[in-house]
Amino acid sequence: MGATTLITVAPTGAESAKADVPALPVTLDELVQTAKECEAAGAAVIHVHIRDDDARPTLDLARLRDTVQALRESTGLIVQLSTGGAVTDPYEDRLRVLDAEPDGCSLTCGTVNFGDDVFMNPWPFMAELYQRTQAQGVVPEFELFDLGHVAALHRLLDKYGPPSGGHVHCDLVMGVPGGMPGDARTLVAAVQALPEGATWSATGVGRTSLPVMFAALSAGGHLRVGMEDTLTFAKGRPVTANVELVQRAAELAGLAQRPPMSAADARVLLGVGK
Ligand code: KMH
Ligand code: ZN
Repeated sequence: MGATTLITVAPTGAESAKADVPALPVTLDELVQTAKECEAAGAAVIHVHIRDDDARPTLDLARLRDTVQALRESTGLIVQLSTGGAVTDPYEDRLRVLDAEPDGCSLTCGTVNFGDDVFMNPWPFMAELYQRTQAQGVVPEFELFDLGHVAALHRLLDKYGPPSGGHVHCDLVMGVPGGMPGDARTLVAAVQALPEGATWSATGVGRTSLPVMFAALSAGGHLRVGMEDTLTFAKGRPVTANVELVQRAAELAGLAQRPPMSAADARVLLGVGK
């Protein structure tokens, strides 16, 4: 079989309000429906943020458990819970996310300015979260918002050893105001600095979505797309559903001769269930 592209969908995030973005999936039913559509369109992983009954971001454990279970029952997607949450979420709540027993979780490798806010990931928190992923058998995806985060990832691996699943997979989150820019030369610089043998995806926030997608495909990387990162499909044309972004990513991956990877193959690559 030829090379394939792992597509992750990040459908909701913690930053956009349902009132401003009616197409954002915020209820469990909306999330499950979105997940099914995106799986059919070529996604293999779903990066999950959930909302409460008022559509506000929450890390409520019971709700997270229900979400993991519902996504498992309805799809074959790898369920990756966000441990980033919203910028206001306390560290303890973010650590407790692992108790919902997802397949995987995000693990951001350092603090970063985040628009007008600060997304806090100091070393002691990162180190604690990483050791808990190892103890609880949750496969981490290392979120890299800045080049310095790559150095912190090396430090984490040197100090605590390999991740659960045995494989290092990273996601370059580019174009956040305050993080690394979403352009090809920065992407190449980050990729060159990754640990030997690591795989990676990239996502470009906002208007950097397409340039980062083209750069990632050119450089042999995988893709993350979704309304967490991008609300505009093209200039003046809002995204109407997450599946549009997955379909476009799948088409571009096909054109690049690396069609979407199945969820089963993604499990093998990432070491999920190992
Ligand atoms: N919502 C951002 C503050 C993650 O999911 O791990 C953090 C974020 C990263 O989305
Ligand atoms: Zn996220």
